[in-house]
Amino acid sequence: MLIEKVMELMNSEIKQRVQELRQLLQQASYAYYVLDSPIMEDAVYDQLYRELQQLETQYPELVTSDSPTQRVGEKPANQFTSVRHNIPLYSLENGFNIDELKSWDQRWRRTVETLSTISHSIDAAGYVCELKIDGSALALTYENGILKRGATRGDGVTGEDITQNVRTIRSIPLRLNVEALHSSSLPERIEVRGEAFLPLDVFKQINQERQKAGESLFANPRNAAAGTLRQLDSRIVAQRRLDFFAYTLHIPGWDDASIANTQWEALELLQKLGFRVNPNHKLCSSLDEVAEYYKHWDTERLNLPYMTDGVVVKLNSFRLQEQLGFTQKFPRWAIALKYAAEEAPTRVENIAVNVGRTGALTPLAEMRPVLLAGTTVSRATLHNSDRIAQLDIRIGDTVIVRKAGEIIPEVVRVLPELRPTDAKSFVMPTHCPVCGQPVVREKGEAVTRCVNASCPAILKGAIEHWVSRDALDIRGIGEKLVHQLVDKEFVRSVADLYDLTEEQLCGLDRMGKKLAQKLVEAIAQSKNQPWSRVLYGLGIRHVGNVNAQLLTQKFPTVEKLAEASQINIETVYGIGEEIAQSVYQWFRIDANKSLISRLQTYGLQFATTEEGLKVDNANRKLVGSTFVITGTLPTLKRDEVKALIQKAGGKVTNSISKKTDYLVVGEDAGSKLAKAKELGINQVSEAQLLELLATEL
Ligand code: 1X8
Repeated sequence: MLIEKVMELMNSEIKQRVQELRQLLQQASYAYYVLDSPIMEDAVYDQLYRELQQLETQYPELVTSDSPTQRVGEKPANQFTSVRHNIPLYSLENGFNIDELKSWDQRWRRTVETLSTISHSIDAAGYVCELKIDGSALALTYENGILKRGATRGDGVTGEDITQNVRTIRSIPLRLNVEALHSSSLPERIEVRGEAFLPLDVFKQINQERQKAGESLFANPRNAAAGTLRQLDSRIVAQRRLDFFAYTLHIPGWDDASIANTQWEALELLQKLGFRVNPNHKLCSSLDEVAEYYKHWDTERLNLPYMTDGVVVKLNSFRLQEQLGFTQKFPRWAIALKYAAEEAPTRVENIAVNVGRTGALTPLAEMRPVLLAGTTVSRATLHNSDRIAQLDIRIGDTVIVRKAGEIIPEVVRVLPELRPTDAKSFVMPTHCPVCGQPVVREKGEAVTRCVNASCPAILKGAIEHWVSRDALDIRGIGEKLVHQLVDKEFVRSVADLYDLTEEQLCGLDRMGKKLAQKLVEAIAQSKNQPWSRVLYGLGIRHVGNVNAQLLTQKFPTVEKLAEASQINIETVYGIGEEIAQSVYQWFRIDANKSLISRLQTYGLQFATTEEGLKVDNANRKLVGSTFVITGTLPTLKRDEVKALIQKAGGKVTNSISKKTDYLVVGEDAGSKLAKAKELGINQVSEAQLLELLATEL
């Protein structure tokens, strides 16, 4: 009897603690991800999180779907199911200038006049202007305050259920902060709409990693966000740091007693409920003010850390919105005013073929130089032969090129009416333009590859990769030197680097005795680099530096990794089937096995050492990035920021150069900021830097 009583008491205490922990963690997340003003140190958050995790492991019956521990699913989905939206997602009517804004305004006013039912003053509530985020629209359903479903837009009527992935987005609450509502209560079911997007720096980082891992690049942040949301493995989605801005709150049965009567109030309410709302919205009382907003953001938007492609203008009053209703396609009460894309016409002078480190043949359009978004563009990737066929692009064609986000320009379309009669079609070569061996294109693959392991192009790429900053970080070996080493046949594999002598090097172009000595020393030094860098340096397809760190944590020696089954490799958090297969296959090839043996005899690290473990397990996510700090930061002193960056493996220098990756900007930033803008260097705020440091790899 007594024992049962004690147990009961304990259980209720535990239950209470679990609830308390969830509330604390939820508040901290909200302050961090939505308000951008943390209320708790990371270490404290982590500690509370772990306490909750432990209690939930011990008492699984206490786990609920809205617990902060339940953001990332355990198992990948097999496929997504189609779902019918509770309320269709309309698209918006587009306008491209102030005249089109005016004509929209006249149209809805005329419609109102024909509706005799509207008696109140139609101008009282004004217009709400918001930025149009270039991401992927999501529809979120909450029941009794709990996130039940997240779906893609699809065709507007049916979308795909991607709830598992939506749950990983930190700025989407799993449970609404209903306490914020005070007296009124929330209807049983509400629907929230908004845009999921990838911040530009995250997009750039993903593409860099994909490039290093020999994967195809995302064309722009929108495609990257959409692609990420359709990932079947939510553990991968969780690593991609998607973000979300909420902009629509649907409350069924809206009437005068509703908790929001205008779009402005709805945005305020969304924020209170726990959503991130884009802060740059404005209530305008006249069309002139709207036009001003549109003009202002045309240039200002380029300073934002995410992509926007226009502004959305909505009538503020819900009553007016309801009375105006929808046409076949659009709401009559809103318009998207778009900005012209950064596009320009130019002529294709040649289509060249580049052979990369993975042997992939990439066609490149060489074009007459053209000014685009502030830079001169003369080359654009054409990706592969499928893309060329799709564009029907020929040498001599006039094409439209576009800069999407901040990456390589792309050819959007061909202007066939301007095609000269002697325009030449392009055919993918049947032999590698570098080594002359036949190329292959596997069934179902878009990429044509040279598969000759000793092709100089592949070898050069492999060596450039081996010496690169995130790999073995051998300073002083650039592209030109690699070409000489390969062409002179001093180096036939990365292992040969360790046999190079000063005498050999001295014979090369622009190479003095001192420099040769320094290089040999730098090569020898690289033998101390940790196993994770060595693994990354090997250039196995799909193994970027993040994956290499994940793999070496689970497999502390090369022998363990080489012996692992594909299934075993797949059990590593964040490693999917494609990556696992690629790693498994790589270790089945004899030439690769002998490369490893040879590198081992030279003393390279193929095991995680005590020291290496410390380094790898610490928060080393800034390895390979160089920072400059400028201006006064809101909370941290410069030395503190410097120490934080260095602790995470980053470098801090005093002046901006092309090698700078990020400028940490505070108040009263001066010439460094101007220089950074000129060089197109990423700017981050203190908050963004801390966010970067806080997120899990
Ligand atoms: C699409 C978008 C809207 C907003 C922002 N970004 C978008 N991509 C907004 O209202 N702030 S509204 C919208 C739509 O209704 N199709």
